[in-house]
Amino acid sequence: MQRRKFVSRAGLASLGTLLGAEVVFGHNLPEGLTLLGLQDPDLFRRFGKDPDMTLLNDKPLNIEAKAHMLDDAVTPNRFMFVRNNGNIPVKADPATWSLSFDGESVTRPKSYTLQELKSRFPRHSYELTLECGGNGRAEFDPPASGNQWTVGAVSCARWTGVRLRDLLDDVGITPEAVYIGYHAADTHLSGDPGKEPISRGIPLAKALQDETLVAYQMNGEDIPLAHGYPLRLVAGGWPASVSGKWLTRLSVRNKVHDGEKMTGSSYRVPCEPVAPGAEVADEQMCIIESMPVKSLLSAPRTGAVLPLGQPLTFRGHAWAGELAVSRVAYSIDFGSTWHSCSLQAPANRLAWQHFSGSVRFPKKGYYELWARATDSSGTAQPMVLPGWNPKGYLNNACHRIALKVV
Ligand SMILES: Nc1nc2c(c(=O)[nH]1)N[C@H]1C(S)=C(S)[C@@H](COP(=O)(O)O)O[C@H]1N2
Ligand SMILES: [Mo]
Repeated sequence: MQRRKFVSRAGLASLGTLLGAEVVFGHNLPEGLTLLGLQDPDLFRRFGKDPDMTLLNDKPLNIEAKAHMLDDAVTPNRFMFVRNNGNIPVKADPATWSLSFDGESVTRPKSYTLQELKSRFPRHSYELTLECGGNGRAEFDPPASGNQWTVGAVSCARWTGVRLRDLLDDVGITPEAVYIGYHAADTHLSGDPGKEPISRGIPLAKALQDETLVAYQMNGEDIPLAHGYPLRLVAGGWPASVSGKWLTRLSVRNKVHDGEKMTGSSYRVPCEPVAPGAEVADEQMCIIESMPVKSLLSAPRTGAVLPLGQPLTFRGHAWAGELAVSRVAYSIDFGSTWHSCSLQAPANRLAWQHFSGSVRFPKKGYYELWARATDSSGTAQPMVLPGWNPKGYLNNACHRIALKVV
């Protein structure tokens, strides 16, 4: 018969520290049993999320915002979507955290403490749009597996940290360097320490942009745990999966990074359009880079009721990956006629842009307000679902809200 194992004295001491109280009969605690006091019953409260956000999955944790929650110019933590592929690291100790550089194409493999990053390199801040490549997946038909994001897997927070370029200058890269791959401290759902939940990255040209940060702050404070505390790669305008949270290591690669979720159908779409439901061979799939033009109506919230004769003022945000948004138009007659919204310049490159407008309705009844953005190259959002792809990425169809005039 196998003897029951008990939590060690040292293990008990650290459990006591986490709980803030001694585990009195701890010597009887079987190994592998999680104390209830350490299981937070309310994930939303634990991560500072608004209770009205939508939980898509708790293992791994995936939470999205509703459109009207994204009304702030700069997204606060409580309305920021969470997309995890694995388990959030349990120990994220800033005192011992370090970021190391390795890979085939690094000249001087090095490691920096958090303190060194903060004190040795200039600090920069940018507002950066991060949208999950799968935002809008719920609309695909035939359906695509994965989190059924509707419209709320997008954010634009203010990120502060050091430029990745400054770090690459410091470690030195060889002429063969083409890609930067990230590695992080989150753990695989299987519990296998040899597996990474995700390890993606960016081509060198993206890594060298001014706005590509190794960030240690979000909205002027330490990065919240769910969003990568204490250190995160942030590359705005690209699928947010390239912005590695809980960053511990960057590999300077001499080829396209081949980490977890860089291959197969992960974050890749058919290089050429395919028929809905088609099977697509690996070689026909291309990595998603800059995200397509898109917009979101954040006020009023869908379902608003207003009296006849009162003009409706509305607003939202628009973004276009690496490009700027040049125009946002709205329609109240199901896309038959379009009118221009007023559109602000972005706070900086790769930040979303705010738009607003005012509209009068001709008579009582049901209406839909549609918004449609056009990027600086002249490409507009499709009114309905764009190209089908196996994993349901890049749905940038126009956002609509329902209204009633009474
Ligand atoms: N280490 C790590 N980084 C990660 C992920 C992850 O699971 N682990 N998820 C990625 C994906 S798919 C997205 S969409 C964004 C989500 O960022 P957020 O949770 O801060 O909104 O983080 C990216 N970075
Ligand atoms: Mo994502």
